[in-house]
Amino acid sequence: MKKGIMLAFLTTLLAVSGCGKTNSSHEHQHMNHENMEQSTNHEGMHHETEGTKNVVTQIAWKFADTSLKSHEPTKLTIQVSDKGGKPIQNFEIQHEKLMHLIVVSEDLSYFEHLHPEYKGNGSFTTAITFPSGGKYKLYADYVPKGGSKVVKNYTVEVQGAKAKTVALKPDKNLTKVVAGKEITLSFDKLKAGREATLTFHFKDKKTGKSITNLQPYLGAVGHVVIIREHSYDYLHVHPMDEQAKGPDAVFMVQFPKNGIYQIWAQFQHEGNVITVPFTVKVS
Ligand SMILES: [Cu+2]
Repeated sequence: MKKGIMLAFLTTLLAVSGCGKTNSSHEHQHMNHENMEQSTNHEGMHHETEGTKNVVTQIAWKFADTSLKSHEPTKLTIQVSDKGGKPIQNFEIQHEKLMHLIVVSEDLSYFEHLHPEYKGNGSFTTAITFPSGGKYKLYADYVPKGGSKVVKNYTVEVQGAKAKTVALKPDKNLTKVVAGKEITLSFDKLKAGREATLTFHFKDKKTGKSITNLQPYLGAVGHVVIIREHSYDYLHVHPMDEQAKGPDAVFMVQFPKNGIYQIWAQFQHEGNVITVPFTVKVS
């Protein structure tokens, strides 16, 4: 494990010195930022993350409503500050946005991917509506200017009728049908601490023909978010070949531990964004 962290750290240094502002390339290295984040900063919320060039940020989560109720939109403000509490002014664009916000329910059955609007002075806002009562995990994903990628998480409790909790079970059938498309996920053995290749293959459900005109979504063929059951480790991985159009979209990932992971893969086809969920077991 130690070795893994060191390796990730080294790769991070290389990635930062190598690609600077252009976040659209060097996907592989970005994934390693992620792993470093996971290895050193599980809880996110009150921990500070060492970035390069000492860009250390902290984050405050504020809801407009003191009590959150399901089905009622509320406004979330995310304030990003430096170690001393001074607002961070500038952020790098990563995948076309300054901040990505992922919202999941405690049982990982619900997933939403939002892009809070930057209001200046380190402050981001978004409207957010929770579909049912219960706990939710929020992940803010951003890059302070001159620093490296940061992921902070936060847990909220929402009032209202709870949805039935579904226990996660690894998928036996790795083919899903979403919006008339058949998406098949394939991989070799998934082992903790080992790099794995996730390949998503696209077919038209009706005709059985390969789909070769996937559109860029946030500047790449697709985006994959992966969260581990119970511990809520967060992995945001990106494609090996961003320009791919199908029928295959290939992603590299390193699962930090064994256990059950929920995957949400997002793609765009014919103007619509689709989210394809998979549950996998890593041994
Ligand atoms: Cu995003």
